[in-house]
Amino acid sequence: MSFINSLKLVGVTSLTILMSFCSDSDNNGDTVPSGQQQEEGKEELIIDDITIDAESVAVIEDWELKTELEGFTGTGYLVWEGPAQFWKGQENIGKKGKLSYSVEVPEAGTYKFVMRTYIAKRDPEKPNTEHNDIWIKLPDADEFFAQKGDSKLYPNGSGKSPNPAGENGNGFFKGYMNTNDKWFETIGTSDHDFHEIFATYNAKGTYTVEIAPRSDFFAFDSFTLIKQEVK
Ligand SMILES: [Ca+2]
Repeated sequence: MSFINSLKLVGVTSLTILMSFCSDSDNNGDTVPSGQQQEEGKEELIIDDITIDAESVAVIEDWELKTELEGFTGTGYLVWEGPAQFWKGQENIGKKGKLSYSVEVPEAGTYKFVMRTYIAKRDPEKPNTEHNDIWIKLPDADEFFAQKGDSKLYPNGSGKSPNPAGENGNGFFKGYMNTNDKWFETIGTSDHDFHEIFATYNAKGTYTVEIAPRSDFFAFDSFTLIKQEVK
């Protein structure tokens, strides 16, 4: 089973959303959109995870499209082979090599942002804390935040606080992971205080995800938005 399929199965299992239809007007016979299923009598909608391949946009600047690391999905993955983009000043965060993706969000709600990444160059001194991060911004989400338990963080430049530990700015989180020698699907922010990344959308629609390089030799295969259950 491919990773994406297994991810989807996990997503479908954990992300089943129960919806109570108040009246017929809420369920007016419109075609059920792709990615959603209704089961008779259960009034249940299942939102598939939304996965976008890194390589679905034009490869710009010092990004390289590669296929050497096994287990990638789609037609390859992107890796930044230009200069690292950290500690160059807040005003520069997220500008160099910025990739912009359009994402169809099928339903209002909160989505967890995860990313398939790989440390593509092993630093002999710090194997899992170098070549391990990337800039992430969901600029038109109604709320873009990171969360760990009750702790909620917002990127510098968003006008909201508190902000994560470590470098962040221009509305970008530094997304990082610390796993060697495999594709890893979880990404988070705030140094030594890992918070997962989320976006809330108040309406369905087409939205933007911006990804920009921070480390060099950090490989990026795809990203996924996972609908969260309403609590
Ligand atoms: Ca890919």
